[in-house]
Amino acid sequence: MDKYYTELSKEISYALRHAPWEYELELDENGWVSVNQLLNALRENSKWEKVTEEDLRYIIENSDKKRHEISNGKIRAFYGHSIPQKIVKEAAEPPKILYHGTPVRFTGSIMKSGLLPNKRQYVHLSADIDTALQVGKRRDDNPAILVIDAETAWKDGIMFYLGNDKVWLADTVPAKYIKVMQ
Ligand code: HQG
Repeated sequence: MDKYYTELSKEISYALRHAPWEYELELDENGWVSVNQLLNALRENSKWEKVTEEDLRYIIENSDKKRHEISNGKIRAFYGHSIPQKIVKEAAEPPKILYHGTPVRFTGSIMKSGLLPNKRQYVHLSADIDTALQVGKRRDDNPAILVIDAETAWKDGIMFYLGNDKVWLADTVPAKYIKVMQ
């Protein structure tokens, strides 16, 4: 994807995950906003004055990750939110094992306190090791991969939620369900 689309994708994520009020947008409880309202807000910036719904669709189809979706004239981010209003995600039974890629320097604290969402609304988990590696490499060239016993956690009542096909969400994950992959 060229620079124009990468920058547009980042701005859309910023608007839909972190600061909708800067664009005079109000997300509904599941994080949706009208595509036209988003486009109108973006077009106020000369950089995006020609942006169209086709551009949004191009980003969704060509991004390395499935970050956004469009349906019925609305658009939302699948995950990543940090706004005060908690986005309601659909609870679902997770795969038996999930993964989490993180800098090695965080593992001591995680094995003590569990996985916490920190600035975001949910903890982000990966459906496979490759995805977890990709997440961890954002902050550590040789990240730790944590293995989550999601099956036992779910049986014990820990809630999991759908992000996209590679990303699962949880409120927190206690340390007893986590092992560092050797
Ligand atoms: C760590 C990107 C110390 C956690 C990615 C992570 C993902 C703890 C960091 C998505 C901790 C939070 C989210 C504890 C958790 N002690 N550190 N107890 N509990 N942490 O960015 O999961 O490209 O908020 O391990 O690919 O890294 O933006 O979460 O390292 O899918 O679409 O606290 O964002 O997607 O970092 O990444 P983040 P994340 P996009």
